[in-house]
Amino acid sequence: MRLSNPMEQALNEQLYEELGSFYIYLAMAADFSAKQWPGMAKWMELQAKEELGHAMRFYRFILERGGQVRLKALPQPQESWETPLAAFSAALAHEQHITGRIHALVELARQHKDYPSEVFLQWFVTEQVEEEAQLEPIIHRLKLAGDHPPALFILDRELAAREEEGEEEE
Ligand code: OFO
Repeated sequence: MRLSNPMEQALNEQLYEELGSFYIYLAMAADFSAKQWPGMAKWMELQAKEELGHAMRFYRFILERGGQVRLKALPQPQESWETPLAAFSAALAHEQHITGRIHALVELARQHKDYPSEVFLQWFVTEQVEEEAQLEPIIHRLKLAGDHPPALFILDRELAAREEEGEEEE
């Protein structure tokens, strides 16, 4: 079943969003690195890498369904965040935005009776729950740490322990 035009367009839009997520988190990683927070920088680098994995899932799915991949220019991301809390809070707000987009895509797939797309999108519905859930405790702890450097150093060291996930868990 070839992709319908509206579905093809919406999936391309999401491919663009996922590449945009990659870009935002890479910018956060670079900012953390410049500000000597190596653990947070590593965490965000891995996050960026996961986003590239998300983008590639959309890329491959569009092609598999006989659609055309259309790449657009990405907006330049913000370069600097006032505090780690500001960056992680922006990341959560971004993920909430992405969750809304994924849900709208599922709705569109249903409207078009595009069951393969609906099944494909289920992975992202679950992934978005995880994406938001992993950010919330970090934000909570950053709020508790406030401007207290020792607490921030401990948190930075803990975030350095994030492991790269396998292809299936991206
Ligand atoms: Fe962060 O989950 Fe994709 O965009």
